[in-house]
Amino acid sequence: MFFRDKYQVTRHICPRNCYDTCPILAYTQGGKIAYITGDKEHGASEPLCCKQEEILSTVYHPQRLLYPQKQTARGSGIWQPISWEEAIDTIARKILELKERYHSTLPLCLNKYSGNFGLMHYSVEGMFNGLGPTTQTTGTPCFSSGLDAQRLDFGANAAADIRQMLEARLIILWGINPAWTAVHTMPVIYAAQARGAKVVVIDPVYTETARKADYYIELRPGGDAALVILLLQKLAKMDKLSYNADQVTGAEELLATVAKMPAAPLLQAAGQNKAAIDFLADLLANHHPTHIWAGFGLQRHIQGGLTIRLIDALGQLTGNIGVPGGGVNFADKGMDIFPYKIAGQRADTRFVNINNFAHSLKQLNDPPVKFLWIACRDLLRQDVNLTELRQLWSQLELIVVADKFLTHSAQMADIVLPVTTEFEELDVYGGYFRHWLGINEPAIPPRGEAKSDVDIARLLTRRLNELAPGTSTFPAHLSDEQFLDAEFTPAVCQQIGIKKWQDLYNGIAFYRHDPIPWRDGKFATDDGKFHCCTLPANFPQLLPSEKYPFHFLTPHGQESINGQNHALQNCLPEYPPVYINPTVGKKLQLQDKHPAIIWNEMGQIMVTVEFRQDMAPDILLSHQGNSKMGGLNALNAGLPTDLGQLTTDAVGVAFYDVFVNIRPK
Ligand SMILES: Nc1nc2c(c(=O)[nH]1)N[C@H]1C(S)=C(S)[C@@H](COP(=O)(O)OP(=O)(O)OC[C@H]3O[C@@H](n4cnc5c(=O)[nH]c(N)nc54)[C@H](O)[C@@H]3O)O[C@H]1N2
Ligand SMILES: Nc1nc2c(c(=O)[nH]1)N[C@H]1C(S)=C(S)[C@@H](COP(=O)(O)OP(=O)(O)OC[C@H]3O[C@@H](n4cnc5c(=O)[nH]c(N)nc54)[C@H](O)[C@@H]3O)O[C@H]1N2
Ligand SMILES: [Mo]
Repeated sequence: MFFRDKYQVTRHICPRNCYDTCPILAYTQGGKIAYITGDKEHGASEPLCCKQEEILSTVYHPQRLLYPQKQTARGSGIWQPISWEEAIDTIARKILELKERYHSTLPLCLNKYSGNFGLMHYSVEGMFNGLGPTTQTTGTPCFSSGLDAQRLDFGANAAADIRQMLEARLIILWGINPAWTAVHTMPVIYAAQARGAKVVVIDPVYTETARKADYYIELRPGGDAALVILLLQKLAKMDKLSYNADQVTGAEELLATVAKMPAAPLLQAAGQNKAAIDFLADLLANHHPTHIWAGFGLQRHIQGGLTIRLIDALGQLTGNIGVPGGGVNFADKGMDIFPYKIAGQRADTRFVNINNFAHSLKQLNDPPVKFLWIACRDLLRQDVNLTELRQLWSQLELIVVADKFLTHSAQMADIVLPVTTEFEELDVYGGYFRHWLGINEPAIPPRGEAKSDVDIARLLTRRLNELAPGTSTFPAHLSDEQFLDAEFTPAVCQQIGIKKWQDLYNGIAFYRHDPIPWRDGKFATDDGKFHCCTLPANFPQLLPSEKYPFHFLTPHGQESINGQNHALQNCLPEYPPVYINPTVGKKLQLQDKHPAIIWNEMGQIMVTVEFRQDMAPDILLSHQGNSKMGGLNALNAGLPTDLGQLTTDAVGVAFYDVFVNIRPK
């Protein structure tokens, strides 16, 4: 904290699961945050993105939860304010009762994800693990198949420092929409363009990023693997592929398989013609280094892992790995350096795949889950397979939601607990793409009776141990500072070049990651070589059918992070806007700006039709968090992706392999 003019200035780091992980300064006067800015001297994220409105207004939002409440009947909307003592006592007694009934703590279940990934928030896992073996989720909806793909090929997850793009002559933005999802990386892309780099966007949707690019390839969803194979074929013919056999395993086999594949079905799978392939191959052959940014969007398909593996191979075989300005960049797992002592990990946790939550939970009978704690998560909005999830609700005897707002999930809970924002608590966070980490220091005291997740963990632990001594081993006596001390071991401090975590009060610190991964040609795999994937005989791609003729894409929206659109409520439409090509729409008797129903075997939802000239004829598009209703995932079966198990203990989810039909309302 320091003082500037008449303001107290505190440092923060956006904890919201975004590529940019922006360092932020909060200017506070008279106990109220007046405004926030990017911390220009550290990370140059100024001005902040359009979500800053939401970030700050969340703190003072009239609908923010400020007191614990209980609901008379789930979904009734009849809430009664209760004291923290009563809330925690009710929860503690239920935990003890279930433990006694089942002689086990497995009926207790935690589902926590994207709301805040700060270190201190792992106290929620710690609170659960302190009780004994419980049921928890593993895996991630974000990026598990891509993580595995890169782990298999390179041996670890590493991405170049984004400033490396300045050295690139060609930048391929592949299944990523940074103009929305990583806004502060765009200036680097513009600067690279100004220095002569060409930018190509490969996406089934003509995105905001595509508008800024030099070239746009409109790809069929899931057609990326086919596209890479076509490029490898063409580049091989041009004699533009090369590799050092000492550094690569499996290249010969991959290229031999690729050479035998007939082009026609590949072109169809990718939705391309030969001219487009020739053009892209020429670009790759004549622009070195090429920087590929492979986004999370393209691995949200059943073959997502294979797709990323093929793109890795393309990067390697064109000599773009380990060179300044190059790389196939996906994610950089900086936060993995921490021991996560606060989470108190244990070997006997009963894990279920976060991407298959409802279904997995229904299978668990020995013992069944009876108690659900939801934190940093709006399950009933963001999870897949919502119908089964709603069915699951009736088996649960107590549902607790810790959140800042009465989310879709909270509306169906028994007890809601109000949590603090990143301006009211101490924490450290470091993201998954930038090479830095930073601190969140309290700018103001918690509003109302809100409490941080770690304070809630302490309260519940203490009450449990009062009622039945020895119930929990969570170290509730430790202060926030002591928890952080334990995470910043000497080894961790060394890796980020600081002496102690308090040094972060002076600004962000950088992980000592190589800005150019794999520069020495040595990889983290068993044999130290880059591993080319093996192609299956028939590589899978799901396509629209007569019954469900539209691919339904629901990527991340501009104005909100995931479902966190609470501060936008007044300007959000009731029903999700769904974009459709006007010619197709008119054939189906749809009218622009009019209501329609989209449906598939999972169910149906009400939407508003939006005609958009640039939409492919067989795609419907709607963005996460773009309406009050939500519900997009009611149509999403949550098909598993091919990879994810290795790195995250669970396969990923094919969010974008959803097929629907549409009719006027
Ligand atoms: N503004 C904003 N920023 C965010 C978020 C947010 O909700 N809003 N969420 C954050 C989180 S949690 C995440 S995981 C990231 C995700 O951010 P991104 O990595 O950008 O991922 P998506 O938005 O899922 O998809 C990116 C693009 O992939 C395209 N795509 C879909 N299928 C395919 C395909 O088969 N092939 C190709 N080539 N492209 C395809 C989509 O049309 C979309 O334009 O963003 C983070 N940042
Ligand atoms: N259709 C479709 N669905 C998707 C996706 C998609 O692309 N398409 N993407 C998926 C992806 S990649 C992700 S990451 C998920 C995200 O979905 P979720 O994991 O549900 O995450 P968010 O919507 O970001 O935030 C969830 C809640 O966390 C709360 N929260 C914020 N800070 C805190 C805190 O400090 N403590 C507590 N207890 N709560 C807090 C917020 O108020 C919010 O209500 O959605 C997935 N769902
Ligand atoms: Mo995500």
